[in-house]
Amino acid sequence: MKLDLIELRHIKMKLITPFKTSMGTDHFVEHLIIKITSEGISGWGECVAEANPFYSYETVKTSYHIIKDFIIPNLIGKKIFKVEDAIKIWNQIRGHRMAKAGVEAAIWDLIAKRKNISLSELMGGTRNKIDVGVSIGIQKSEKDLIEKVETYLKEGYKRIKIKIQPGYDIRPVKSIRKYFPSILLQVDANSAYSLNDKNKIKKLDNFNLLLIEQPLGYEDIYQHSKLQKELTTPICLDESIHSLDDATSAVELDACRVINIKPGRVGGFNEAIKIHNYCMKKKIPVWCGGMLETGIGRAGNIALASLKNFSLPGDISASRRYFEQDIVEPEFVINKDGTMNVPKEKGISVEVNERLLNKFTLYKEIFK
Ligand code: OSB
Ligand code: MG
Repeated sequence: MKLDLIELRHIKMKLITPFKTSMGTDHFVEHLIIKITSEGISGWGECVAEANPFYSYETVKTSYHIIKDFIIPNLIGKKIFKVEDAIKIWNQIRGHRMAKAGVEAAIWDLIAKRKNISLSELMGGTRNKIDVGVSIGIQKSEKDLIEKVETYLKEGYKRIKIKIQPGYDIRPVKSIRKYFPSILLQVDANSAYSLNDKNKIKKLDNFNLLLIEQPLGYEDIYQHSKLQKELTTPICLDESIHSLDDATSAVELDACRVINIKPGRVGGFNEAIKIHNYCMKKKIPVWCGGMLETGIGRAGNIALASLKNFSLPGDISASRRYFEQDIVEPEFVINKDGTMNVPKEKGISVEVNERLLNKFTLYKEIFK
């Protein structure tokens, strides 16, 4: 397949409700959308770098720069037969994993469409349905929190994750447990604590949580390994895991007993699958994290989560949990039993509504 045309655009979509975490409050999602066309077929990818460098050092603008100036010039006009052919083209670039992952995703979609198979099948997925959960931001009051949890449980979500930070941790967990003693519940601190907060974090052991996500430093593995030894609740690493090498270090040091895999954070589906396979061998459960993706990124996450060792519910929610209207058709919906169907059409299996996509586009360039 000769890569004839690449379209790179910066989009901005309003969230239905603001998303507050220990890193700040998001009212909008700004991501890049990459469309690669080859011999009349188009593949789509989403780059999940955000407007600000608060979750990751990458931003929409750094990833635009890396994709435009260092990936596209070497990709355009090239012949690609498998994903590895494309990866070789940008392998020399250090870091900037979200930028690479966005482009890699478009290549995966293109190859799956060319082979007439679904993304899930191309990745080696084994599930027809995946269990899904929802990530709830920091709320103004206990009442708001309990109402949110109740609404999502009624919609079917299998597990609830709440964001925590110092001063908003034990109390919200305790109140959820008062009303919902047995639901699957987990917390995510986005690196808001340090080892000095050990005693506070240990109190979370009393609430039968599935896991505690990324309590300490965003690049740390060693201190998490010290903390894990004092906790009965599994630590799950998110921010600290950028590669299979990181995952190996974390598992060997017992810094975590669960891993959140986000394809963007680890540089693409290829690396995500390697981490998945390694964790399966080590009996470390994994789940698919989310970056408030549009339907394009969401489709890829669902395909990834159809692999065997994605055994915990992911942060993969219905389109309506995020946006008034998604840019794909059909939108992603959740079944009453808290599952989502893994679509089996070609590639990402959904159509991109380009009229709507144009409406959300702030800036766009075409390369050929
Ligand atoms: O830490 O998992 C996180 C969103 C943006 C950045 C980081 C995180 C998140 C989420 C949202 O928790 C998960 C979702 O997409 O529903
Ligand atoms: Mg997280």
